[in-house]
Amino acid sequence: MTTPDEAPAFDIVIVGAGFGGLCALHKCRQLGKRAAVFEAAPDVGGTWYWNSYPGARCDVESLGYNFSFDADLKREYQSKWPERFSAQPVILEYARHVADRYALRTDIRFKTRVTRAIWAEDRRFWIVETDRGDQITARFLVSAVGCLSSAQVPSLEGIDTFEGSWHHTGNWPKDGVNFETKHVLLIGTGSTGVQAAPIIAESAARLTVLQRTPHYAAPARNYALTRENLEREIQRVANFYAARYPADGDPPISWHGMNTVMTFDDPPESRQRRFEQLWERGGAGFFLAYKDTMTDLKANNEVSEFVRTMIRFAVKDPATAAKLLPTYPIGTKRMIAETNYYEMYNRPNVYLEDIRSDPIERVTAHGIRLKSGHEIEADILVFATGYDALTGSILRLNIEGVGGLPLMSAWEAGPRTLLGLAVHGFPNFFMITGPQSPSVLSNVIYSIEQHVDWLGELFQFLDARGFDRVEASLSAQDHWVSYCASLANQTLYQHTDSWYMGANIPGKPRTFLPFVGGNVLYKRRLDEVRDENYTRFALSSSTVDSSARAS
Ligand code: NA7
Repeated sequence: MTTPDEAPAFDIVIVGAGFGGLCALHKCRQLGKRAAVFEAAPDVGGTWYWNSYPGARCDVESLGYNFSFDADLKREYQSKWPERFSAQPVILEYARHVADRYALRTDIRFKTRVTRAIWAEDRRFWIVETDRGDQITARFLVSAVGCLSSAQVPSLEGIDTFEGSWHHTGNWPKDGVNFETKHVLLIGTGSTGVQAAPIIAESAARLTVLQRTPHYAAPARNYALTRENLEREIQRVANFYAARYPADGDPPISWHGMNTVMTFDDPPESRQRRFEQLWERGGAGFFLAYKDTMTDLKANNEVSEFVRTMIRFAVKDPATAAKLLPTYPIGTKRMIAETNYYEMYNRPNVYLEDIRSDPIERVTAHGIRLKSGHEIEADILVFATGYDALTGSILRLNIEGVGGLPLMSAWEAGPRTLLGLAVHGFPNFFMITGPQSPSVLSNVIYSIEQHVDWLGELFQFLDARGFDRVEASLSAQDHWVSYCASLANQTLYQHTDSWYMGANIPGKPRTFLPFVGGNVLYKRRLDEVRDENYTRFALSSSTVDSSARAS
């Protein structure tokens, strides 16, 4: 513990050793900063450490889902990705490689959870507490806790009486779960449930999927990256990102999906061909078929209807197919990339229960009872019920800002940030891929690097001017919050109860959480703030005020 007259022990405390934390730590090292990372898990990887459930796989292509900060790393790793979309163990291995290659582990405290962080205004530093009883001081606090890391298990009556085992996919046992000869109940049909179900169905005696909302899933069309196709694939993915992140010209808006054509300007036969081509190409980007897909309900329904047709086609039993047809506007909940999900329902050992019309009443000793009285026996319950997305893990840090204000109170009506990076009233605190930044609507590794680079430039600026306190101004924050909302209001996202809207967590304020405009537009905003010498922040030094330093 630091006594009042001492300087903080560290320049920066980083919370989390997933990709965000690793990247931030590497940058701190480059800048000569003393940084300490705290990580609850016994290893690096973050989300890719915890989510080791069967079938866990990334829906961003491997060749694009990796760091670009070191050209050698990128090049050397290119031939190591076995598949178009990487499975969880492969991505975890990459995170471990990064940690070892840059010798990052020496600054990471594993199995240590940050439990509280208090801003000491008089000392201009953070006091960070952990579940191991540490109290560490640092000038800056950086949250790299990830967007989807606070697992949510629904509170179901009777769960304590269940005599089998139950697991949330986001906290999967490291020695695996044996489904052989077992009756399994899987709750949740988002990306995770849709990935896990077909794999579980292969070994379980019986799998019953409990579905509250049918979701849209397009075929992933995963394939091996081989010596024969690798060069072509590298070029294809490079072209994709070059178009998506152009250095100049009009920034592509993410919900346009780089399309310029409006749905009904394209004749019906041509539309059908386009949907078929996108379906063949595979991947979760399927739904971004036209410029107006995410802004016009009628246009959106053209894509939705195409998927419903494909579901009817894939599932043999018409009653089961009917239960699987989604009705909300496609894309307004996270689009899913699937492999064998719909076909799985043609297996004799797989059943689908619609728990929207007949909800779960309670867990019993031997399974689940629905409101109708229907009981489903199970040996294993699998909760693929999602996360308290974007804000849950940050709020769990119990951060107290100026005057002891809890972040929880500052965000009572939903998150309020400047750039998704900083919060008024919480000086020297920054979030990697925080709410109101592109985060989950982007390639998150790209977004991490965008944030880490921006923070690196900020730290250099502060050092050069001698500032040791930086706080988002209230007016700039208010402006950013309105700007994010005004962009989101142009889209259909608002109309669906999704985790993008915070609607999956009882009591969570309903507000659209990510920045919807895409990374290029977002980068412009980041650059503006930098180029204005960070005047949207209040900057000061312990000895000299900002007006004297700003020139
Ligand atoms: P998601 O996408 O939040 O999906 C969770 C699923 O669990 C979804 O089908 C929910 O139904 C269902 N759910 C949640 N709570 C309940 C309760 N109480 N009862 C029944 N069903 C429930 O989480 P995932 O883990 O699949 O994916 C998260 C992201 O991780 C994913 O988008 C990728 O980016 C990676 P609902 O739709 O709310 O009716």
